[in-house]
Amino acid sequence: MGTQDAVKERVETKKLEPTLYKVVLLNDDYTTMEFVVHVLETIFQRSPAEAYQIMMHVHVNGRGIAGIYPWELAETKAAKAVSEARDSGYPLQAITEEA
Ligand code: TYC
Repeated sequence: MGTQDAVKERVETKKLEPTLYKVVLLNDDYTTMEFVVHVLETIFQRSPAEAYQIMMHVHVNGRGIAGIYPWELAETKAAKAVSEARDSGYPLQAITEEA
């Protein structure tokens, strides 16, 4: 066995973790509670109980986390929520922030 054969293959095991982003819903006085619950259930895959809890948290505290995702998914979901709100005539705001 030559010296070449004794050289072990070096396998890179370090994982590249994607930076995660929070989708934050902001409170307002005009979007209905029902619509926010609907958005949380359909776009953020929350259970009815979770959706109601998150909506109430936003209503009381001014803002709350709808979900945490890799950048592109966070942006897509935030844009979907805002677009559906505008289509329904609501001023709901959804922003993304680095988690
Ligand atoms: N504050 C709204 C109301 O009383 C409900 C609401 C909750 C609006 C969460 C936006 O992100 C929001 N109808």
